[in-house]
Amino acid sequence: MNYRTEKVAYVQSVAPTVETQASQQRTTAEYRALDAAHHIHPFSDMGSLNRAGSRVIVKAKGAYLWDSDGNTIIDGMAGLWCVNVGYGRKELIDAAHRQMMQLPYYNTFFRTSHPPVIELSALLAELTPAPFNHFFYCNSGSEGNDTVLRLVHQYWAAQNQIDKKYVISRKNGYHGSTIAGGTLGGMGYMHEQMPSRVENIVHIDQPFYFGEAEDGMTAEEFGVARAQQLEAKILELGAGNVAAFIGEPFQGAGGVIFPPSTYWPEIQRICRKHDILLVADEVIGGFGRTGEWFSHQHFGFEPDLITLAKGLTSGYIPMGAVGLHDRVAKAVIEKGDFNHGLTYSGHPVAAAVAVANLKLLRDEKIVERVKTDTGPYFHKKLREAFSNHPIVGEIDGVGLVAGLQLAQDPQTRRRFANGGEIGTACRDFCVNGNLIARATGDRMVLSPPLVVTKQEIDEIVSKLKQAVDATSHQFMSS
Ligand code: PXG
Repeated sequence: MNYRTEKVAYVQSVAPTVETQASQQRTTAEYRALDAAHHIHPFSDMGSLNRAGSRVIVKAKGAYLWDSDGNTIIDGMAGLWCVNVGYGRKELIDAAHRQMMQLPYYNTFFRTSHPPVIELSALLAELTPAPFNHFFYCNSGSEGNDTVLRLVHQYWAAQNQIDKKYVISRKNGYHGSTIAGGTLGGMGYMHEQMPSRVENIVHIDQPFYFGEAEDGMTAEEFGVARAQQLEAKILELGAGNVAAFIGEPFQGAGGVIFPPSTYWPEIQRICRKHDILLVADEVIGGFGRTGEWFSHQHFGFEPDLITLAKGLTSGYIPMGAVGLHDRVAKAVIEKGDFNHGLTYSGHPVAAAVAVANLKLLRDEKIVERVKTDTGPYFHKKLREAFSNHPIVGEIDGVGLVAGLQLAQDPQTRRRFANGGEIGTACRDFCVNGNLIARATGDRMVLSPPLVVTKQEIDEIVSKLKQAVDATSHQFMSS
């Protein structure tokens, strides 16, 4: 038997109907065998995943998922921080269907445009803060940040300041998984696996008070001190060589870390003083997560560029974008040719879904509800459950995003030596209890759909409580 026939024989042995429609029902065992045989998952150890078998999600509605064994699971993560309007909204589905019938694809290169991308751009100009009136489209947050690098470069070229090349970012920031996104991010374990990195990107420390502040320092002092690392780095490199600073207004994948209130005002002051562009990566924070439309509004600063993705389409279809402040847009437009674009920049179906999604967020006042009602309720419930918990050091976040710090001694901010292991155990307790929550190291994070009800919030918090209790029991008694 040659390799090909061997392979076909294997596939047929695990799933005799492999040639039939993808939507065909299979047993969980069949799905797992096929998944293990053919699918490489993102950010995964495939050996151990294949041995354990993946969880197969077959449908979803509102804030709930169902797996192939029929379990009902509450989604405390809105997918990957993206399903802001919840699952199953007919408005988005109909928009995709209508657009596919009308014009499933056309490009926006070569002096063409189409109604969905035109409508989306006008709507984004309405929903973003006043100085943002121009948008460039791509398919993901990573591509958005690649685009940011290109736009920043183009902006300084337009000012005849071509020496401004350095982009300063932060350790434990996350900006995606392309080579540029991964370099911008500050995840050492990602850098280690890259064949090469984008040049001229340097990192400063993150504003993580619980984890990194010296004893005796207040959060406000720490916020200023961490922001001033930016100024020190600019002076070290020479302001004439620094193009931009990029950060997530709050770190998402890094563990839902909200910087002290003093941090962003100081960062903005430093950027203005040294004539450095300020980029807010709003991929997680955008479209209502904090109760503001964009999370930089929560922190009260004004970026020059914003990266958008995830909640732009509520994850129903891939799309990313970059918003340009008027002063950046003007320079880029005046500069002339911008040699950057993707086959699917402004894809009509994605744009139509984005328009339907943004109208739902706007017309159903979903963002306002997060700010005044469900967000405060969520944090009140978290505080009730965890304020005096023996292994919870802090409850961070606002609106419908939260980070729960697991700690050996909450009072003294002493962390577990094996924090990652404890976070993973707690995450597994959540999953076994049919709650999707995420652990990043020793922080449990939650980011439910923005349409979550109070009853669903109760369910999420009570399931998380059971998981944290079980974790505490397992690790504190051993
Ligand atoms: N910026 C930020 C702030 C992000 O959180 C990206 C850029 C990249 O977006 P794309 O669409 O290229 O993935 C992200 C993505 C996690 C997790 O487990 C977080 C992300 C992606 C996947 C998993 O927390 N954030």
